[in-house]
Amino acid sequence: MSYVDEVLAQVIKQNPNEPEFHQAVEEVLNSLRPAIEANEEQYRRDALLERLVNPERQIRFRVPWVDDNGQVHVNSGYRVQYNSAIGPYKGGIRLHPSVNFGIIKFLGFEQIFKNALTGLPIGGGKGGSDFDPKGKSDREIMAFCQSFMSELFKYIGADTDVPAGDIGTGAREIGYMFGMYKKLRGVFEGVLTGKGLTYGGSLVRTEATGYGLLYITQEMLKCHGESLKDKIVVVSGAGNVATYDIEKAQQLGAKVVTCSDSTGWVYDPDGIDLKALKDIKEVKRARLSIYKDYRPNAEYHEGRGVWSIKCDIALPCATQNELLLDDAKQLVANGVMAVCEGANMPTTLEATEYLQANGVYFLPGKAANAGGVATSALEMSQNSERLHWSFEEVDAKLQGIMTDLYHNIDNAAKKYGYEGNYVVGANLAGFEKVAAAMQAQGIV
Ligand code: NDP
Ligand code: 2IT
Repeated sequence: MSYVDEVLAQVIKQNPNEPEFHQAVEEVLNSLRPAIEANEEQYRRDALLERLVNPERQIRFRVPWVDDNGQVHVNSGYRVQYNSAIGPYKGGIRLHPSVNFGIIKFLGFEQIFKNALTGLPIGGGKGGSDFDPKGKSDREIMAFCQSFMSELFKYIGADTDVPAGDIGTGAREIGYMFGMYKKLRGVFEGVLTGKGLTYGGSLVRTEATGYGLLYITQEMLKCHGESLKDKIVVVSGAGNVATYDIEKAQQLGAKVVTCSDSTGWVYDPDGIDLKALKDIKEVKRARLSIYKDYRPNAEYHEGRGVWSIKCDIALPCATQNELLLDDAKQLVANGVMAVCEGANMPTTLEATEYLQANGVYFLPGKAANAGGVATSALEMSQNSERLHWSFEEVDAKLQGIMTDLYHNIDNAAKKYGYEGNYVVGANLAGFEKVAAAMQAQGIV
């Protein structure tokens, strides 16, 4: 059996009932075959892949909190400190009822390669809880965040592990967590990113994932003689990533006609009204069903369905495995040109293969959504030098990072004979950097 197949089999055996983790490892290791096969003997002797797929450390802890009626609830908190070969662990905190070790490990594993691709010195990690923020009062959110941090603070720090936002964790939650960390440690340091602008946050971090997604999409299209101008774009999700990718897509001349949340989706043939979307999601924290109150011409549908709308470009920005094989078939039948992942692993393996086999430009999440964590790393830099950069300065750096990232993965794909396959390119380029750092640091 080849070394890659051996390690894949081990991962499945040693991590039962974690399908998302298996899926992420399978995609990456399959892409790495050309690089592994070229050095198989040495990598096998050094157990490089076993060290890559096993987190350096994983922590699970109890998170008790009191609701507004005095009832105590107990959730699980997780942090997976996956790989620190190129820098402190870095990655978001997801608050969603579906969170378990398998989800956090898939996200942490992806994060290793994504963070390497940014070109910045950050290792891979991820955390979260099965706490459901929906419908909770502000005080309940604060109670949860404080309890969560009262345990997590022991394991993180500006030079060891720097969490940030993800699904269910935005500026409000980061603020409560930062306050508790500071109180417990007595240190004001850049231990979290995505902080508010009045206490160490970076300009552009809120917009960064969505903006970055459009910057890299734009660069890819440009290299294929295309542009975003007048393109019809469908987006899933209505959270942080979706909102700011809609904003940037519109600024670049595209027309975005859909967005969605976990209850339903909106089709607005005149183009999504961003002001309405921000009011619904950022101010009212409400469901998308009320979008029609703002835009009577729009359609609202329960359930899922954004991929049924004819488009040039599809941007999945909600969650994992939300774009399935049938969706890919429908997108191809409707003539889609590009699919670029704002979310982490939103496209299933078979849907990805179908899109690629049908000539669709496909940018995987670990490349396409890297603008968020890249700007987090810029926030860390600003915190370290105790300075604050202008919006234009951070935005220009983000654009540069996403443009370089595209060429880096494009070149890696070409180098190994997979021209145009950005999945293989991203995995190989990320792996090369992390593997070199791991090999240089010995068996640790
Ligand atoms: P938010 O919590 O701000 O928004 C998530 C959106 O996706 C919401 O509209 C939510 O709907 C929807 N959603 C979440 N889970 C499901 C589900 N199981 N089924 C259907 N819809 C769902 O999160 P973000 O925008 O920050 O994150 C979106 C994706 O982008 C995630 O995959 C995340 O890991 C990834 N990402 C985020 C980055 C960041 O900087 N924030 C950086 C890179 C990647 P509802 O509100 O109804 O739950
Ligand atoms: O998936 C991701 O890259 C994030 N949620 C952002 C992580 C970060 O540290 O900014």
